[in-house]
Amino acid sequence: MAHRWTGQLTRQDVTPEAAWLNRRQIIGAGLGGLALAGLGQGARAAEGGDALEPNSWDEITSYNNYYEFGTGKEDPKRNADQLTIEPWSVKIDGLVDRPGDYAFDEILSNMTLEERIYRFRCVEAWSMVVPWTGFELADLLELAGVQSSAKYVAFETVLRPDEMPGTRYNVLDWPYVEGLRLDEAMHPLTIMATGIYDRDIPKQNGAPLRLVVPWKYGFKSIKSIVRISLTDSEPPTAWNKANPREYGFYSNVNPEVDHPRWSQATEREIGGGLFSKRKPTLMFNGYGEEVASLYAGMDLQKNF
Ligand SMILES: Nc1nc2c(c(=O)[nH]1)N[C@H]1C(S)=C(S)[C@@H](COP(=O)(O)O)O[C@H]1N2
Ligand SMILES: [Mo]
Repeated sequence: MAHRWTGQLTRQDVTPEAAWLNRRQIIGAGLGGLALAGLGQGARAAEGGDALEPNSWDEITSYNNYYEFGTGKEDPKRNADQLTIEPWSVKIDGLVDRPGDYAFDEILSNMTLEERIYRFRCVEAWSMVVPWTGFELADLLELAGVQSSAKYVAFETVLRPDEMPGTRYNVLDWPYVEGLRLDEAMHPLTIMATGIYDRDIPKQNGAPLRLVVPWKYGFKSIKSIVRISLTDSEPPTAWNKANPREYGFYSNVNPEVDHPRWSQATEREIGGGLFSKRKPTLMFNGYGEEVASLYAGMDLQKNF
């Protein structure tokens, strides 16, 4: 399966990802199937389609949505420097056996990090491919011990108005909150990302740890998480609170359910160039084989 790594380097050879791809090519050639195992299901999900070519480090880290640092796409890169990420801990509470404040380093020492190359599709109809480093959320939840009465997982972003200029405006009801059904949270494709291209995840991308749910619109992938709560009822989510008609709890990528103000049938690839054609959006962002069963029998027009 080394072919995934031997694609032409069509982007600038001087950017960090070139070196990264070269290293992966070597590993891929040497270890064969093992290298694929390390990639996890996300990469395998891409099989049958095009091999995933990641966006460049610059694209991934300078075109961002992180409204706590401003609503412009370049605001997060400019402003997120101010965020203090050491020390960092995550409070895990609610319906768990071992509630408490888990220090970031303690979490890392208990988790297995791996690379996951995932498509990333924003509800605004642009997309990227990101080589995340992270661990499965299921492993973290198991560390805390999920109780049998838990049905949902709620997430919360840090809120520090002194460090986050965007939170001085009521664009959203801060802190940013998100949520998943427990089976979505436990799915092996769902990860907590701590890195991109094998480097620590930059602050504008949600340092030191953020959620990544590749089959859902990007806003579900909440950044700079300080609290995870196991609950028995559906938790409120930031964009749903702001506009429930436009943003549902599920927010699965679905080319057949349009946003009230625009089509979701196609997407614009970041870095695709000025004259690139929009490409068709895939059901569940291309991860249907893995996740469609989670929604069997559900009306996805209603549960958007
Ligand atoms: N706390 C927080 N998390 C957030 C956001 C945000 O504004 N605040 N934006 C979301 C949206 S709309 C998207 S598309 C992704 C963008 O992630 P990226 O900047 O790493 O591409 O983060 C999501 N997570
Ligand atoms: Mo988004």
